[in-house]
Amino acid sequence: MGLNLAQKIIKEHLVSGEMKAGSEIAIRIDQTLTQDSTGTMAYLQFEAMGIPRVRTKRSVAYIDHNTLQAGPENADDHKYIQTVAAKYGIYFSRPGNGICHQVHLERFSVPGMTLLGSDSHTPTCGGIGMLAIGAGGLDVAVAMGGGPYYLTMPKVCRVELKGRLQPWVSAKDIILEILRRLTVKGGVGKIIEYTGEGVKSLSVPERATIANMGAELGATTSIFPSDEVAREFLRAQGREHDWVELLPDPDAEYDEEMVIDLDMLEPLTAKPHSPDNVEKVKDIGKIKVDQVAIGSCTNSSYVDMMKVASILKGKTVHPNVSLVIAPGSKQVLTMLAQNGALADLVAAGARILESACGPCIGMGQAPASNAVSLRTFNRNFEGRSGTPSAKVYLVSPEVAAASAITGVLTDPRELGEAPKVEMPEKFLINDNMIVPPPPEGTEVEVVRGPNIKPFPVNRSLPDTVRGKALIKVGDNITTDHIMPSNAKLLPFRSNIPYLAEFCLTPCDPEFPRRAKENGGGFIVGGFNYGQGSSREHAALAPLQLGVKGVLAKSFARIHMANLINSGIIPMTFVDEADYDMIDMEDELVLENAREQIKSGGTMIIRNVTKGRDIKVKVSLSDRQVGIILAGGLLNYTKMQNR
Ligand code: MIC
Ligand code: SF4
Repeated sequence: MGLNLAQKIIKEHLVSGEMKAGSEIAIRIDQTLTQDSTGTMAYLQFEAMGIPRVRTKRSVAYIDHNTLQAGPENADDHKYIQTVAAKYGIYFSRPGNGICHQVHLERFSVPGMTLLGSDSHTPTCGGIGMLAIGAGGLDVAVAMGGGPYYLTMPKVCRVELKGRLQPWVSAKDIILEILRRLTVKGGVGKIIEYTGEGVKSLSVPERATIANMGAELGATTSIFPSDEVAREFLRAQGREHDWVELLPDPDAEYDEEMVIDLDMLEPLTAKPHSPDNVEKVKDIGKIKVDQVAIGSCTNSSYVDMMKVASILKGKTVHPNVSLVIAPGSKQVLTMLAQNGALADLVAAGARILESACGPCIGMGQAPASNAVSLRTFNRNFEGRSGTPSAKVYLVSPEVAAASAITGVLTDPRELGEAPKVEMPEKFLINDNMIVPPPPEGTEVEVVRGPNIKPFPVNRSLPDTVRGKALIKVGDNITTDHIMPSNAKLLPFRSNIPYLAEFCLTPCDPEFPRRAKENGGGFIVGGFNYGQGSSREHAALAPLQLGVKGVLAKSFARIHMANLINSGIIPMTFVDEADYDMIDMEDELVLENAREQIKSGGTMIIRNVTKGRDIKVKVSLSDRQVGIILAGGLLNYTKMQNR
């Protein structure tokens, strides 16, 4: 039987386990990336491991999230990351150099290699045929130390792209269509592998847009073949030597299949407040727009920006619209500056932001109250923009630029002929904002600002786990709900005690107080609990508040791994109807917790208040059982090394 692309790379990197969907495997990691808002924690954990130098082929630390610097916290964290990077052999991408995923694709991606990143959009590099996976900081720290990455072998779902995109329809519309069909939980436990004639007509940055937003499907990762188009891209980046051809075997098998006819697609948008709430732009009507934001790791490539520039050239942004644009990298921004497109954007009235995440993570540019904001980004979760009442629509750069001119949501096909933008034959290469590590780091002193506080470490699992249901939430709760990250909170990513005061407050402002008053307890959730970001802060903040377990109908992949790494027990209801059998403040008890966890499968948790036993499942590998018993991955690793 032939292998698909994902299986080929996994097979090459397999350390343990069997490539059978659903069973635990461990893979060798070639490259890691971190960004600053998860990086501080990842490096603190790496330091705690006591390994003198990273053992990967390449590790890169990016600064792209916390760049607002409203107080000293962000700059302090940047200093910490820069010095820690130098000490341990990590490349350092300075603030201003660009968004981690865009820069990594341009300068470091290598087809066929594995990449583990402490950011959920790490799969962006799947656009060039890497097996690129997002994970919590602790898992990335382990990989930097040369340890393998453990994951459940996903199913591989083939998406066959047929035909060709019509004018004004773009890669963003392809992934929005897949989100419409599969929903935000449709990709959980799957790798999405793209094949078919239609792939050939997509450039690497377009493929990267699609792979990037595969994160919104909940997928483990997404991957495209490494073909002549990938080779051209690497040649234009001066890195043809990094190219290898990587295609699925002709007789490759897949667990699931889906066909997308590119010819049939039209401009789409994801309406508030979920990336899968997708509708055709033309069917929504001309709603008034207050803000348009263009950029993010999804849509900030050179070609995206050039399309926007040519739509805006000679026009003026509508008087009621604030248009902000953040080119994805210094490479993109410099090229726009050199060819005059930047002048066209500025002349039209665009407000140019630095090459960073910016408004995508609510670091500035919060929309006005009740505003409609069109964004070329990947997430429109409620409140993520920094304005709880804002209505965020996710769109392509084409829809964004057209609407910025008209002031209403606009199907760009109304503008006439679509701009023709070619991929450059050569990108402008200047890596002067990437600082390579010195050959020896022993002399480097790591600088720690006062914002860096010790992170909570759990204790080994007691025999009886007891506590109240501290909160009960519905389906699709995001990590932005669990650990909000706006401009006011993002600077405190290395200060868990402070962050914990805001844990789950978008759902219930009283949650932190209730958790502390009760000495911790349980969280009760619906389907897809913890979707979205990879931030392990969404596990560490509950841990700080004494949370011992989460009972949910189902979990998102990265969040579940982060809970386990923190020693918090993730439990799913055997009978989903039992979700209704728990009310807030009910007293719950897990007797013989250690034995129950060890024997695996079904466990009984008693609702003392209601006098009922509830059956829950813990789907843990033997290794994960060990981690929960030890009270988290750090304790577990210490015990293993004893
Ligand atoms: C996001 O898009 O939500 C983030 C901010 O990039 C996160 C990482 C973080 O919370 O720091 C992610 O996607 O993992
Ligand atoms: Fe940054 Fe937004 Fe991409 Fe997250 S999704 S890495 S915040 S640009």
